Formats: sequence, structure tokens, C-alpha cells
Amino acid sequence: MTDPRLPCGQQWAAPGKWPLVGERWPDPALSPTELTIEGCCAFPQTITLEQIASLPPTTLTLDIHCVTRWSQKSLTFRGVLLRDLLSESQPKPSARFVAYIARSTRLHSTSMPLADALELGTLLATHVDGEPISTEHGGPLRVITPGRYFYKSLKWLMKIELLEEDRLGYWEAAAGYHNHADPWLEERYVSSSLSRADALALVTSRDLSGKELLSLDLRGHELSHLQAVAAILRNSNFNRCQLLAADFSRANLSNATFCEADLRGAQFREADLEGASFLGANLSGADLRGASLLGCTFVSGMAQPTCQIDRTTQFSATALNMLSTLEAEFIAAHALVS
Ligand SMILES: Nc1nc2c(c(=O)[nH]1)N[C@H]1C(S)=C(S)[C@@H](COP(=O)(O)O)O[C@H]1N2
Ligand SMILES: [Mo]
Repeated sequence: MTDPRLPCGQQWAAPGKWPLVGERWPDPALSPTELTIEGCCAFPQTITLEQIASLPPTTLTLDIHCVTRWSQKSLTFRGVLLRDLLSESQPKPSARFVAYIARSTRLHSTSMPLADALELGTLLATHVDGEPISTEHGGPLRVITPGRYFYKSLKWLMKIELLEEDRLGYWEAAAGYHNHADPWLEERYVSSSLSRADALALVTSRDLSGKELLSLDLRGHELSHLQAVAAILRNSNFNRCQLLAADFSRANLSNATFCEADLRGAQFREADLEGASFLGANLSGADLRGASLLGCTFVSGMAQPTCQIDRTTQFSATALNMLSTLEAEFIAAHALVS
């Protein structure tokens, strides 16, 4: 049974639990009470949160979809439409892109075509479900971009810049997240920068430790004892691979797929497995202690079989909180949880 509200490859997070993703806290050295609008506009300005609160409020109820495969149903945000906020600054016709910059130590950012942002009904939100947005979730002011993966919804908005040319945001540049980010088109990542031949040459060495290799396609390969300690392998495809005793300790395997892979005795300690899928994989003897499992899939596929987990498969109890109810119950029932 497919849920028409759930885009392909997503799962509902446990009801009432809104996960925290990315930066956890803003930079306390920067003022939270002002928003600057600058760039290609007739009237750049800095306005206070009070002034924003005096603009006509808009309420918007929507589902949010994180690129790491969890979704959260029906959050009601209240705030001011980007359209209403920008009207006073009068964007010039040359303003083709909008960038949002966060009040955070890394000056986190994201961007998109201005026309898309306006058309989608982008909201600068101060409240969620009737309460002020908490600091962890981006309060006092966060961007809510409907119809895009949630990385287009910036926390702790400090500056809006109107640009002639696009400037890739933090995740888009650093993690290869897709710049269009439509969950209904499953636009999660740009494709691999590596040719298939180059990827295969690397793989024959069996040592990927510390390497950064986005979106590798290694389907079906014999990679037993692969060394991939601390490797960055986001969105890589290891479906049906032989990965006996492979070592992925501390690796970033966000959104990687291991469907029907042989992972007996594999190491995933402290790995980032957010959004990864293990449907049909054999995880007997595998060690996933300390791994981050938000949005990870072990059982909830429609057509595929569940993975094989037994009392020799190790998980940390704390990691189970990050899974959907169905996933957490399956693991608690079959694995060694400590
Ligand atoms: N400032 C800032 N905004 C951000 C991020 C971040 O790291 N820093 N991460 C993005 C990502 S990837 C997601 S999924 C959502 C997570 O928002 P939440 O922590 O409120 O769930 O925020 C987005 N906005
Ligand atoms: Mo995300």
C-alpha cells in the first residue's frame, strides 16, 4: 500500500518526533533580532523581528521531507510570506536568485531561483503549531520552502541576498545535494563526479579509507574486507555487493544503499547511516553501535525482503530512537541492543 502523501523513498518519522538535522545551535555572537535584505534590490534594508511581526501573517500546513528519507506529517507554520517581505525592498529585474544566510558559525546558506521561491509560497516562519519555533529548529526566524527537501528551509535566518547568478548553498556545495531538491522527483543528489572506470580502479585497491567519493555505483561487486574507514560515500550504491567483514567505521554513508548485500561481520561503528537502506541485506555479525540511523531502512520496503539481523548484530539502544516505530521494533526484537 503506497501513501499518496509520501514521496518515493521516504518514511514517516515517529509521530510527534521532529528530528534535528544539521547544525544544532546558532552562533550566539550574532544578533537574533534583525534580518537584512540586500543585493539586487532598490531598497536594501535591515528590519527587526518586531517589524516582521507587524506584517500580515500567513499560516501554512505542510509535510516536511528530509533528503535523508524521513518525513514529518502536517506541521503548521506561521510567519510572513517572502513575497510580502520583499515587496518593500523592490527586487530588481536582475534579481534571479535568492540566497538565505544563517546566523551560524559556518554562515550556513542555501539558495534557489527567486521565481521558484515566490511561486512555492516560501514563508519566513516564526511559529510552528502555535508556539514560537524553538532555537534548535531554527527560531526565532526560519525559512520554510514548501515543495522542496528540507535543506532548502534554512534555520536562523539572518540575511536574504538577491543575486544575479546562483551561489550554491552549504549542503549543495559540500555534500552534493541536488540544487533543485524536489522530493516528488527524488532530486536528492547530483550524480557522481567520478567516471565508472575511475571508480572501479579505486575499488580494486579495496582501500577507500578517508576518501571522498560521492554517489559511487558499485552494484554487485565482490568487495569482501573492503577498507572504508572514515570514507565519505554519500548516496553510493552497494546493492548486492559481497562486503564480508568490510570496515565502514566512521564512514559517511548517508543515503547509501546496501540492498541484498552480504554484510556479515561488517563494521559500521560510529558511521553516518542516515537515510541508508539495508533491505534484503545480511547483517549477521555486523556492528552498528554508535552509528547514526535517522531515516535508515531495514524492514519497511514494499516489495523487497527485510534484512537479516540476529543476536550477533549489534546496535546501540540510543540509535533506535532515531528510527521509525516499525524499524525500531524489528531491531529490538531481533538484534543485540546494548
Ligand atoms: N542553518 C542551518 N539550516 C539548516 C541546516 C543546517 O545545518 N543549518 N540543515 C538543513 C537540513 S539538511 C535539514 S533536514 C533541516 C533540518 O531542520 P530541523 O533540524 O529543524 O529538523 O534544516 C535545514 N536547514
Ligand atoms: Mo536534511
